[in-house]
Amino acid sequence: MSELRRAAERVLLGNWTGRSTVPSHSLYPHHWSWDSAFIAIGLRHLSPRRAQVELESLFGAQWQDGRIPHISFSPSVPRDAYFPGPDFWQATTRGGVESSGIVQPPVHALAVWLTHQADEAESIRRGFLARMYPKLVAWHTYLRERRDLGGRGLVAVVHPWESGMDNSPAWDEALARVEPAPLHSFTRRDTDHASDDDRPTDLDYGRYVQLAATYRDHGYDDARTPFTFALEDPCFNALLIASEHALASIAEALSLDPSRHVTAAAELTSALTTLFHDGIFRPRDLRAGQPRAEDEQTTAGEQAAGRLVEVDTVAGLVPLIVPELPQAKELLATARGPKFRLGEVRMVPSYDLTGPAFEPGRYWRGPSWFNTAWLLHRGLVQRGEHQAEELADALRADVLELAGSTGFAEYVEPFTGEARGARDFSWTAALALDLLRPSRP
Ligand code: 2M8
Repeated sequence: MSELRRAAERVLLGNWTGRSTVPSHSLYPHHWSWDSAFIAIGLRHLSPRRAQVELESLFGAQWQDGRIPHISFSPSVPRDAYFPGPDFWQATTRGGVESSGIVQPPVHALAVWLTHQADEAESIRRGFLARMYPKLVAWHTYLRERRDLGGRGLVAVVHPWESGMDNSPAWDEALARVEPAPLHSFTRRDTDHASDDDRPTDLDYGRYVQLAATYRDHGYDDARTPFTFALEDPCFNALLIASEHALASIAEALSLDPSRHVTAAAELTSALTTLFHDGIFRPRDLRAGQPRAEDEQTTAGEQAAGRLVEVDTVAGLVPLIVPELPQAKELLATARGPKFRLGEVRMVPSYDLTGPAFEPGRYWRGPSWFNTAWLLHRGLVQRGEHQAEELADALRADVLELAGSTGFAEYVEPFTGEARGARDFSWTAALALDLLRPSRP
């Protein structure tokens, strides 16, 4: 175990760039939003101060409207090292950072709270919570006020990249309505570093580019953009709930009134219930059954009905992390059932093992990821029941074994545990480092 700890620390030190950590020097050479939160959760065991700086520098790229962009670009990396890069997004934050214009799941308040707990004295000395709290509040306010596109009190993602699970089969039907950007209009960089068989197809990439370009061309204005793709994702919303609970703890630590966060968490939890169907949470496609954007424009201001997407992915299990979730028992049964086989296969597959789109090696279409395993582990530990604890222990052992045996792979095949994607991947090292410590809900 101490060898694994040293190896994980080496990965994090190697990927540290001075004020933040890249997910991978080859495939993802910039500062990614939810990666940064997961990285801080591990980094806090190595250097609580560095974990604080990691999160502070991410929030240095916060926009005036409160959003945290999914990528902050590093000026020292060649502009074309990653596509879409800064020239595509054309967004410079008020702090002068070039960034993307879309967001990623809000794990940040949870990461801030856990980082604070790692060394409270250092956190208080540096005024960490006091500085982060208003920024986190502005971030959540942006999401709840500007991104409630369905009018149900849930946040909608407007691009598959916003979910963090880019290539998930849950997006296939909605993506099919998007006219792809022509292939010759852009040059992919991801396939220079990873196998074509593992990454999204060119057709899907063309659609990703088109969606991002439409948002950009409308000034990233949520009220004006005709979003062809708008879905309420259970993982994104569950993480917002967990982060609202964390914000309540942060407010209390700062001797502020936590009640607005307690209320927000309760409202979101009740809205999340509307996504529960057949033992799992499913995304709601707000544009299902609507005319294509070019035929009739639908903007954020208009309320949409939408339909649940009948595709089961690990995003639908992540709500297990929500404290006192009424559906926890049924959700656990689904996780252990034939679709995800928790405890029988390696970690937790990203997509239904029995589903028609299952591919064991392709990006978010079957393989198991370390961050979702960490989230489920946390959810299981929180349950505090004997059976859930046993599953949590087995999952933790699996994460630690795979992190070491795969050289901290980005993800693994769910049946064989074979490494896929990047190696020396930061959140894999960080979350392994976190799980090496005794669990604390
Ligand atoms: C992957 O997403 C990026 C786009 O954001 C890509 O495919 O190029 C996803 O796994 C995402 O969850 C992750 O944050 C990112 C960096 O690790 O890579």
